[in-house]
Amino acid sequence: MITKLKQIKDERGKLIVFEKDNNLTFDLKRTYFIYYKSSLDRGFHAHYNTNQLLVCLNGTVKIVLDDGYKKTKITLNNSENGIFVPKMIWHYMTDASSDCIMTVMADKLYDKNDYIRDYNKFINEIK
Ligand code: T46
Repeated sequence: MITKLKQIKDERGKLIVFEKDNNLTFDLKRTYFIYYKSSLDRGFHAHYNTNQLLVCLNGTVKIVLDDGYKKTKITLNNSENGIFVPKMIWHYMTDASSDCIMTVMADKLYDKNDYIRDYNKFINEIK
């Protein structure tokens, strides 16, 4: 689920575009930024319907993805890679550096009812 992002590089630096079929496999509806101030874990939920792309803009963070059968831990520590988190994947962020900044792109508007925050409920939903 790690995805190498296309970058436009020149002598001034680099530019990364997010648009449908250009670093994004979905229609973008929402973007948010997470600014860490400690290494406290975040996440611990799955979404019924939302697909997301996570990119670490600064610092480092590990993303744990769990499909109910298998857990995968992926380190994000540069903006060259993104992690696609499809709907119905339990996920959390851990071991973040205190200077970590993440951006997340989502294909749905925010809806608190789209979250499954209870792990046993998640397991029951997928099995
Ligand atoms: C996710 C991971 C990667 C809003 O009001 N609108 C929004 O679009 C979002 C994303 C959050 N919020 C509110 C809901 C909570 O009161 O912001 C507060 C913190 O959200 P939460 O505790 O869900 O944050 P994380 O870091 O645990 O999870 C977030 C996203 O919520 C989630 O969808 O996949 O980042």
